Amino acid sequence: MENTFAIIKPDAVKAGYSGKIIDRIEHEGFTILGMKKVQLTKAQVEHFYAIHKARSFFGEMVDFMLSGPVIIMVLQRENAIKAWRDLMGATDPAKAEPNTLRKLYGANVGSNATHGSDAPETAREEVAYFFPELA
Ligand code: IDP
Ligand code: MG
Repeated sequence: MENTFAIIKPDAVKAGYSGKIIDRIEHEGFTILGMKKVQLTKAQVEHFYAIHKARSFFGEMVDFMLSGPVIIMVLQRENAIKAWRDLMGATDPAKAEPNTLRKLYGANVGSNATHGSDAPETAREEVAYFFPELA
């Protein structure tokens, strides 16, 4: 069993897609170990996306992540990190496979509905930062 960190981003929460996304998570065999609906702070978002600080869209991305509440989760499954990234689909919804969450619920590369950890180390860090009780 493996754990990963997931976010339902402000666009999807605002549009009322949280329930559909959570339904899909359970249907695809993940166990939700932790889940909170929170308004992130600027400090949290800047820390979380620090790796992207040099990218031209960093400020825009931070503003987007602060634009409303998000749902943060720890998901458990066999191969959870890859399974969750496969379920989300490509970063750009236009390039995502049919029936993936970003294809179904994302609007564009900035507003792409969900986040998922990309590797075991980032999954551990992200879980520890947002859910220290589950780390
Ligand atoms: P990922 O979320 O699929 O892991 P990353 O390359 O790690 O993709 O980028 C982090 C987030 O930054 C993306 O989910 C997306 O919301 C945002 N992003 C990536 N590229 C762009 C861009 O060109 N313009 C605006 N936002 C972007
Ligand atoms: Mg990433």
